[in-house]
Amino acid sequence: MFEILSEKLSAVFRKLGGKGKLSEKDIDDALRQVRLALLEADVNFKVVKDFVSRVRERSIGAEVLRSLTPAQQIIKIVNEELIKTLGEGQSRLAASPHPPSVVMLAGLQGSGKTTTAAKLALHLKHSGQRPLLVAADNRRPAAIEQLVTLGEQLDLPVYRETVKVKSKDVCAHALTKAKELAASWVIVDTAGRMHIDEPMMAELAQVREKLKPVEILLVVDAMTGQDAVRMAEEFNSRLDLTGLILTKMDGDARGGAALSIRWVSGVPIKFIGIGEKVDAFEPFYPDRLASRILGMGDVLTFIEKAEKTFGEKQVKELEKKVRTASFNLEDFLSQLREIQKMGPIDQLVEMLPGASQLASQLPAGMEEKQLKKVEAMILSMTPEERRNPDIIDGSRRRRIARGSGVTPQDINQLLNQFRQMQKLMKMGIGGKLPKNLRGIFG
Ligand SMILES: Nc1nc2c(ncn2[C@@H]2O[C@H](COP(=O)(O)OP(=O)(O)OP(=O)(O)O)[C@@H](O)[C@H]2O)c(=O)[nH]1
Ligand SMILES: [Mg+2]
Repeated sequence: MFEILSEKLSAVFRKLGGKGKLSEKDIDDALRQVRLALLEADVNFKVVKDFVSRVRERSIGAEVLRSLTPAQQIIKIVNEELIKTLGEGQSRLAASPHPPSVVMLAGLQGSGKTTTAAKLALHLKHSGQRPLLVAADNRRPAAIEQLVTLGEQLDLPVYRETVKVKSKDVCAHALTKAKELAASWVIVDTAGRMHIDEPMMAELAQVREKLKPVEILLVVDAMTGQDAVRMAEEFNSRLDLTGLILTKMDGDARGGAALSIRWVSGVPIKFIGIGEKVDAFEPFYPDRLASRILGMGDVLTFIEKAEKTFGEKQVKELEKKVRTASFNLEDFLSQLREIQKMGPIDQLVEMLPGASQLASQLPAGMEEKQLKKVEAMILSMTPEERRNPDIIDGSRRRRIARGSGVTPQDINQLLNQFRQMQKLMKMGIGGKLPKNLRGIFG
């Protein structure tokens, strides 16, 4: 997610960190680069201007300049201001006091509404709810079939009628059906258009009138950048949105939509879509995204994912190792293998503190082949070397390289990255990080 932005910001902070004491000019130089990195990531210029001036005002403050670790202080400020820009705390889905709670999804064509409807229903089902999906997109028969198929795959009920029935009537009937099924949630998929136009808005307004939803969520494609932001403003002025769902955050999205949309529209982001599969869906936490952008990982999401995949006991062990940084190369290897069961490796690796650098060294997506290479290198080490990589000197390095068919530089690279990852993990629990970051690492 947002690798380029993340790398650029890391580079700015590395440079700052190498300086020791900072002058006002150092800070201004750094902030100029932060500003550029944000603009290049397609963040709204007003958001950037505001953000940088908030960071500057706080950074120039005497406590930063006089502190022994000014660069860390600045990272702390950047992190806090990023979180503020993204919307402060988590915005949960609101439930109606009189079930079923109705959630209406809206959005342009292809933004991911139908997929997201299924993802959201599955998410609710996993938390013990009884969702009913409603196919209120009657513009194309295929749209109804798409939702019905998803419902079948996920074993979720779908309410549908023929395309001849008006959306608002389908919705009215669906509410009756929901009562019959004792559904606790009703998730309504609506029709999208290429562009915002009056007929679409009028239809959505009608559906809304009929459903009286507790949540009207706009589904926006994060890859469309500033268009997404403009669209959110328009939809919001017409429909009074209660939240946003950003889809395709896994793609080449540069970050502009995600970082601007809340600040500009005032509407909170509630969920993000991170892949085509139905479980590639997460509640949105501003602090977790900020820490991913700053290359500090997202241990909490990682652990939640692990919990879904493995038993609790196994997760406790993994969690302890990550948190206490008692994680050695042997663990690293066995985790790499285990982790593969949890989903695409590149998505997971970027949740581990410091590991995103490791991931970015590997060609796009940590494929089977790269994993095999890392595996071969670790397997060519003696158990002692795996537990204590510091003993690996030049001659050991050559032996390991020969044994695994790689170059000594490859071994060096692996060890360096591993050390960096360990250092970051240690920093997290050593209490040297700012307080709000410590929360992320435990
Ligand atoms: N990579 C990725 N693809 C996604 C995500 N969400 C949806 N998609 C893909 O985006 C495409 C469009 O998704 P749909 O759910 O059909 O979009 P829609 O808004 O219902 O489209 P219309 O009904 O035509 O308006 C599909 O190919 C989805 O698989 C996501 O989070 N990540
Ligand atoms: Mg659709």
